[in-house]
Amino acid sequence: MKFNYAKSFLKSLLFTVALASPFSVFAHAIMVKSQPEQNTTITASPKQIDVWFNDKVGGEYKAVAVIDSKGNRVDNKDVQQEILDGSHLYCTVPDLPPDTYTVRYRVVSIDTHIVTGKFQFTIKP
Ligand SMILES: [Cu+2]
Repeated sequence: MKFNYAKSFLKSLLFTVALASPFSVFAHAIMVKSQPEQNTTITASPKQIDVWFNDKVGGEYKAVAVIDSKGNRVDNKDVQQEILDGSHLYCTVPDLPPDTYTVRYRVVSIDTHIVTGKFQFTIKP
């Protein structure tokens, strides 16, 4: 009796895991592309910073910040999500002087996980 109960519990647990896993795997947001690209050196200031994820991300709690080498935030604090492509976030920047910049982002995945990350690019005259 006890054994049967444990066995059926295990069975239903495995079934639940099997059902849930594909969703957790595929809906977890991962950055797949950016403009400027990660670790590149460019010769002029971009007008905006674009970040693309592997899947649509939540419209709330999204953040993209651009930080200069002294730790100052330099973007225009105007993060937007593209209406027709929910995997694409962008913010505008003023004319940036030569420096190495860090872009930090935070989004909420479809699976409700909060994803944060960063990458750098350099502007050289
Ligand atoms: Cu996730």
